[in-house]
Amino acid sequence: MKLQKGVKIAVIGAGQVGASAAFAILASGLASDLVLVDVNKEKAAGEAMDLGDAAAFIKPLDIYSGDYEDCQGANIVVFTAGANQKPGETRLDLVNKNIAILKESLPHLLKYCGKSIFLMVANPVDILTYAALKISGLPQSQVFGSGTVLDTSRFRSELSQYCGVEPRNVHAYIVGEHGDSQVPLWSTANVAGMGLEQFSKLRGLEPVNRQEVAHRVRTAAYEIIQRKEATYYAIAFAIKRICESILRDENSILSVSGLVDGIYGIQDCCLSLPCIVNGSGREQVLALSMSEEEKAALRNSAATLKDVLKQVNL
Ligand code: 6V0
Repeated sequence: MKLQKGVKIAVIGAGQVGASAAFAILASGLASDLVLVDVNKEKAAGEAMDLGDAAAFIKPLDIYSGDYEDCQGANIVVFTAGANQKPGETRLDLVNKNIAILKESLPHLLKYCGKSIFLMVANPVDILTYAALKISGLPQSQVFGSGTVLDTSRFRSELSQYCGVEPRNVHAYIVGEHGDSQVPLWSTANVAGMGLEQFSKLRGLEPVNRQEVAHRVRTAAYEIIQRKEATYYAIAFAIKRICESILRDENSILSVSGLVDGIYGIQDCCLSLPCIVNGSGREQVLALSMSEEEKAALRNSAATLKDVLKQVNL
């Protein structure tokens, strides 16, 4: 669990998500080197300068902007380059623009970062993760996406408010697409090992309104984008959390997105399921038990993503 020396993180895309992720990583003290790469070189340089001015207040961190060759030796490449949702747009609407950016950028990255772990964040993250995996030919443990890590945090936060316990004591996952077809896993949601119904009875609570909670979690990003045009702080912490699990070899269970092939009747598709994340990356998918309804919803989520993949020219 020791922090490695000489830990380098490359963040591709120095927009709102990339810069916020850099901020969260910098505040965490996880890395010793952080490089920001953006087609808008001035923006990347400005963000690096602004963050670098925190030098007297943080653990030593070399933060700079650069080109792809400066990413050489990165332990993790965080890929945030791409257009974000405008009010009224879904994540899947971004597919053509962001696949084009990925196809432009990835060959350069592969020249210098063939051994790095690739953490995909740009949306639609499940589609971009699949594309990155297929284009790169790298092992599935090495290329995965932030997936529903953020949605899972939103779900736990909702349930923590309902149960009146802190979010870290709520164990519950959102799986499937990081998007409209996502699936909340109610059947395994628990507090201290107690199912939600049992816990509600113990605490004298009305039964949780599942539809309302699922709706709020699914539409959270739309609500934020309508008000401030983008979401970036919480995803920045999700990125930091995933990087931490990799760099500290934590074996944490996180609902990252990656290749699913042959479980729950799903073939050759990237989506989120709880996975063991450690120094090797997304080491193992946990095929946890689900109700028949949840399995059907997960297959439906996979079918939605596969329909989009059919239109993508990789
Ligand atoms: P932004 O602020 O527009 O930043 C995008 C950045 O990418 C800009 O600075 C661009 O200049 C840069 N860029 C474009 N093309 C390239 C390229 N070829 N190489 C390098 N840089 C390039 O967008 P924002 O930061 O808000 O969002 C970035 C992506 O993250 C979008 O696709 C969002 O939809 C996605 N998000 C994903 C989330 C998740 O949970 N996975 C959450 C929030 C946003």
